[in-house]
Order: sequence, then C-alpha cells, then structure tokens
Amino acid sequence: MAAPADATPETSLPHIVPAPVELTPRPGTTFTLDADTAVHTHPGSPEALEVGEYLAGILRPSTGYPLPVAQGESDRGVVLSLSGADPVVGAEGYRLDVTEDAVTIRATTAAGLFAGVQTFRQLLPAAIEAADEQPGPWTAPGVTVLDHPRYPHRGAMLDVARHFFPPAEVKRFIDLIAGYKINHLHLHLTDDQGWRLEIKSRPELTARGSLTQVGGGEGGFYTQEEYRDLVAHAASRHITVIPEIDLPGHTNAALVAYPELNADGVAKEPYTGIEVGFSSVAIGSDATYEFIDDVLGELAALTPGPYLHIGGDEALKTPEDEYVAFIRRLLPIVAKHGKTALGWHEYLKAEPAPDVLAQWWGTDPKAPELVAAAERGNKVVLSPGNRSYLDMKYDEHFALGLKWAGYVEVRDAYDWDPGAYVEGLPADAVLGVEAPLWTETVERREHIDRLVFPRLPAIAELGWSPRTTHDWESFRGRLAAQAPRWKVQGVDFHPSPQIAWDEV
Ligand code: IFG
Repeated sequence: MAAPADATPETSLPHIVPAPVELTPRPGTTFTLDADTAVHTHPGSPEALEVGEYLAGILRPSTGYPLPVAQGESDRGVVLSLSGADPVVGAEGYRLDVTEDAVTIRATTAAGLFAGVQTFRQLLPAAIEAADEQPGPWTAPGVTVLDHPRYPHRGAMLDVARHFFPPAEVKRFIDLIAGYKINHLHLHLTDDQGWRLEIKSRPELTARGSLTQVGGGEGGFYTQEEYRDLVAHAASRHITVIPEIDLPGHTNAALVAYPELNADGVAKEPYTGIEVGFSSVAIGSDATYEFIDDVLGELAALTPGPYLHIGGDEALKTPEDEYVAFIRRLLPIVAKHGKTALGWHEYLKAEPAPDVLAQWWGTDPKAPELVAAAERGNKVVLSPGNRSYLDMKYDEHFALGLKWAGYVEVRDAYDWDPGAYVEGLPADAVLGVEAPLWTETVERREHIDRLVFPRLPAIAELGWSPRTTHDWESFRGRLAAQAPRWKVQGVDFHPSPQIAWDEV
C-alpha cells in the first residue's frame, strides 16, 4: 500500500491493535484474496490445520470464496507454517509476510500462528468480519511483521455469577477477546447471588444455589458438559480458562444450598442485591473443607489449564487469624488436585508458597503486601481497579457500571505501565494483566459490549505490546480503526469522546 504523498508516517501504517513489535510496510505491494486462494498449513500438524480452518471460517462467509484448507507447503495463497520463524518469536509470537503472491505466517507453535491470524484479519477490510457475503476487493497491504508478547498472562474476566450468561454469550466473549490476543479467560463462577457450575457430588449447589441473580432474575448454571464445551471453545482460540470458586466470602449461594456450611447450621436465603463482604463459609468446620475438596476435585478434573482461582476477596466478616488459617487449609486442597492456586491479593496474608499467583485489584500504587509477596517469589497478575475494571463507569453520565474505583475512560485504561505501576514491585514479578468485567449492572450482550469495548483492547495492548510502542496518540488512532470492524461484528461499543471515531 503506497503511502499517500501527504500522509504522515503513522497514518500510512496499518492500524493493528495490539501494536506489533515490528511492522515494516512493503510499499506498492498488495495481496488480494480471490476465488482461487487456498490455505496451506504445516504438513503433519493437526494444530496448524485447526488454525487454518479457523481462519477460513472467518474468511469464507464474507468473501463467498471456497478457500480450501489443506496441509502442505506453498509459496502462494495463505501459508501457516511452523518452520522458519525467528526463535525470538517464542511460544506465542509469529512472523507475518504479506506479498503480492502470498500471506505467510511463521511461528513455532499453533498459538503463534493463531496470533498471526489475528493480525492478518486486521489488515483486511472490516467487511471481512461479516457473516454474509460482501463485495470485495479483499486486499491486504504488503507488510512484514515480527511480533511476540511482552507478558505471558493476558486475561479477561467474565462474572457469570451476578448475572448469568448462557454458553453462547460466553463463546462470543471468547471470540471477541481472542481478536486482541488475550490468552486467559477467568470465569467468576460463584458468588453470593449464584453458583453457576454443576458439581455432581454437591447437586444442591445448582439445584438451590443457581436459581436467581442480581435483581431476582432466573439465574442459571453450566452443566459439566457445557463447561467442558466452553473450555474446548476457549482452547480452540488458544485461550486458557481459569475458573474461580470464590472462598471463604462471596459464598451466600453455597450457604443457601448446604446448611452445614453455615456457622449456625441454618441455610441462608437467596440474595439478589449487590452488597459484598457479608457472607462466609464456616471457617473451623471440617464439613467446609470436605465441601471444598469435593468442589475443587471435580473442577480440577474439568479444567485442563494449570490454575484454579480460589477468590479470597472481601472476607469482611472473618477475623484475620481465621482467614489466614482458612487459606492455609485451602491451598493444600488445590495442590492435591494438581493445580496451581490463583487468588485475589488479600490471600497473600497467609504468606503462601512462592508457586501460587496473586491477582492484584488495588487502586493505590503503594502495595507493600504485594511487594513483600513478590520478594517471597510470588508472581502477580495486575488488575488495578482504577485502570482495568471494565465495570467502572467511563464518566459520571455513563448509565452502566459502578464507580467505587473512580471513572475509567479509555485513556485511564491505556496510560499506565504494568511493569512499573506498583511502587517497588520488581518488573519480573509481573506475569501480566487481566481486565475483569463484574456484572452487578450488566444484564445482557449490549451491556457487555459497551463496558468491554473500547477499553479491553487497551488492556490487551498493555499485555502484548512492548513498552517502546506505548503511545496514546498512536493507540487512539489505531483504536478508531477498530470501530468499522466492531460495527460489522455487531459489537455495541461505547463511542468514547476521547477517540476520533470518524477520522478513520
Ligand atoms: N469488588 C469485588 C467484586 C465486585 C467488584 C465490582 C473484587 C475482587 C468489587 N471483589 O473485585 O466481587 O463486586 O467492581
């Protein structure tokens, strides 16, 4: 794509989010997808073939082209190869070359090919995202891209407890975050208002604990088959699911289901409000840990990923010594089931072993307990409430969301450095970032879209792109170019006044 004579450098570059490590235009070069284009995937690799089929699944509906996918080498068409990539790309990076004759993505893993496909998508016209046939031409500007992520943990969280979202909605969420190279989906499965996952040894959790949600609606839950299917769908997008069973607080739904989990042995009433911190399982009762063992045992068997998130937040009714004792009895159960614990940062009070992870949701860059944990060897995932919480209002006029962490506009979500945000936290203690969407005020797809877009791409860029590419003016220009794609995809994004949406 030859840069127009009067264009300043950045306007002639393709608008990719997250920003790649290196992108070099090939002026005067254009690749055109046509009815004869085929997709060639690395011979002998079923995983590469799956990425090829995924890509064809995006391109076929909008172009109307057959786009056959077959294993084999080629110097024409779309080529997904697991050889020839510069080792610098690592486990998730890729090299992308677009020439007149071929679009070639080289990686060392299928995850890297998948990441390269997300970049290739953004080189094609927005109409490529359509579910029905559109007029072409289907051109991509000639480029060479060398790319790999800054952090291995790039997450988004969906709270399906406050408001329940059926599997199809979660799959759509997965598909959208995959477009921005997010590679972890944290599912907040349990809270005061609902228990959302079938546990066969504890049937009352869903029989009694899933019947409602915030506002009194009918709630719902995932059968184990549905959960396995969600995990498989995420895996096909190279996303690892991190399921959360929040303990000891945020447990009213479990307390409704099993009287013995209550300190007084009396089952609680269902709760449909949005207060927090009022519930706790009985800390000292053996029945509690037998319950946890049953739940985490089944959850671990359903979860191929390495992590179980055990929550730990806002146990406001639990004295600190009891809370620490609880965490210290809980963590061995996670390990017994072969998983690594992840928890909200409060559980660091128990000074857990260095292999467990903490998810920090503070708002003050002064977090001595986090720094102390890092010094003990714990790695952290950063989710600062005033930067990454997607349920925060954009501004005082925004109808949806909460505001306990303050207003979070796009620039607030973008303009911070995970590697230097928490004072005194060593950069190498940061495993990555995660953007939580809590759903107290989120009832349906449009609500998800308006809170998640356009701020999730900001967090995704912080997780993927090198610090050297960090630039608000560049980002806001590239973000504006996402809007035509969201419109085609039916994403009801919030048109933040901070972005020049019409200057695309
Ligand atoms: N804090 C609670 C969430 C949710 C959130 C809403 C954490 C770890 C406020 N805990 O964030 O359950 O209510 O913004």
